[in-house]
Amino acid sequence: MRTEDYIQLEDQYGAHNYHPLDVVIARAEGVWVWDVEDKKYLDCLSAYSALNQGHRHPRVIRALIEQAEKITLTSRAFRNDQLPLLAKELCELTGYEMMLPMNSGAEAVETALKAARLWGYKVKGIPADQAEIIVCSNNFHGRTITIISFTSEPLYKDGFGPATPGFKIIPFGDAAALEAAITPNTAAFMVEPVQGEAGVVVPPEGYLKEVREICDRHNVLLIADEIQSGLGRCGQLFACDWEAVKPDLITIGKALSAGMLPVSAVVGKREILGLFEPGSHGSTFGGSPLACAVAREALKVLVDEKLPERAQELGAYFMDELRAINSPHVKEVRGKGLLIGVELKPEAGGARPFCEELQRRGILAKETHKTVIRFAPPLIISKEDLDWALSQIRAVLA
Ligand code: IF1
Repeated sequence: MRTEDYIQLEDQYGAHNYHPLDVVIARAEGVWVWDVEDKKYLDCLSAYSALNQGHRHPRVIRALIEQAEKITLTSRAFRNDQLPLLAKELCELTGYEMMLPMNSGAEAVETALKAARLWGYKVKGIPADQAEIIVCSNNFHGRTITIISFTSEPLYKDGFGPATPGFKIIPFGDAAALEAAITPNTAAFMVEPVQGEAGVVVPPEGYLKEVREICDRHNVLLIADEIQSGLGRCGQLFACDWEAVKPDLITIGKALSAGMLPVSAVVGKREILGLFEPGSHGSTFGGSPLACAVAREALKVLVDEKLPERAQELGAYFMDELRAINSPHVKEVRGKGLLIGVELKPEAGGARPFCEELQRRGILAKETHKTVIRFAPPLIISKEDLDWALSQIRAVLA
C-alpha cells in the first residue's frame, strides 16, 4: 500500500477529528522517522513532547519488553511490584510526598481537579458543591467534557455542552487578575507554566513566583500542568523550576513513558493527595506494572542523559539561530528550552504551507493556532542534526 491508500482508508473509516500532514509514518529511531515510501524525516514535534527521550529509546524498549514478559496488568484491586518503586522514584526526583498514577494527560488533569475540590471541602471548608477553580484563557489541558468546559477555544467546546460548572477564566500572565478573581470558595488556580497549544506563550518573568505568593496568601492551591512543559522539555525538570516555584500539585504525562504508552501522574503534597479514600478515584490501567516499569526507565534516561540540561543548552542555541534568520515572514521567535514557537506575520498566509515545505525538505513540524510553527525535537537531538534542521528552516523562512 502507498501513502494515498492509507490516507483513503483512514478518511473512510476513521472520524475526522484531525487534519494531519499527508505523511504516513511506519518506523522510527531516535530523532528520525520514516514514511511508508521510506522517506526519512527529522521529527520536530516529538508527539507534542511525549518523545523527549527520542523514538524507541533502547533502554526503555528493553524495560518494556522485559516487563511484558513478566506481567502487564494487575488492576489496582491487587498490588504489583512496579508501582511502589515508580511512586518512590517519581517522588524523590520531583521532591513531592505522594503520587497518583493515571494514563492520559487529561486524566491527570481531572485527578488534580478532583484532588483540589476534595481539599477545598475537607480542608479549606468550602461549602458543599461551591468550590471554584481558576484557569487561564487560551489554556490547553485536554479533551474531557469537564476540561473543555473551561477552554476559551470555541472549536474545542462548541456542540459539546452542557458545560461543567465551577471554573473561572482569567487572562494568562496577569497575576493581578488572579488576585481579583479569588473568592472564599476558590480551591485552586491551574496554569501551564508555558502555554503550549496557545502558540508557545511564555508568561512575563516573575509571574509564577507572584502567582505562588498570591495562592499562599489566599489559601488557594497552585496546580501546574506540566504535561507538555515538564520532564525536561523547557530546559529544567519542570518549567516552574525556572522561577524556583513549587506548586502544590503537578500534572505529568507525555514523556513519562518516553512515548511508549499513555502514562500520566499527579505528584503533590500528602495533605492533598492523601485525601483520596479507597474507591473515591481510580483507573483500570493506571499504575499497571507495564506502565510503571516503562516510566521508571524513562525517568532514569531523563536523568542519566541530562535531558533538561541538553534542552536548556540546545534550546538557547536553536532560539538564537532562529532569531538570526533574516525572514520577511517572521513576527516573533519565543520559547523555553526546546519548546519553541515561530510566529509568522498575518500576511505570511498561515503556518501550514511552511510546515508542508519543511515536510518536503525532510522535517516534520506542526502549526499551532494557524500562524505559529512549533519546533520541539526530541531532547536527545545532536547539535549536528539541529544544525541540519536550521539550514532547512532558514531556506524555508528566508
Ligand atoms: C490533542 C495541543 C499540544 C497538554 C497539556 C494536558 C494535555 C495536553 C498542557 C492532555 C495535551 C496535546 C494533545 C493533542 C495535541 C496536544 C497539544 F496542540 F493541542 F495543545 F501538546 F500542544 N495538558 N496536549 O498539552 O493530555 O490527554 O492528550 O494525554 O489533543 O490533539 P492528553
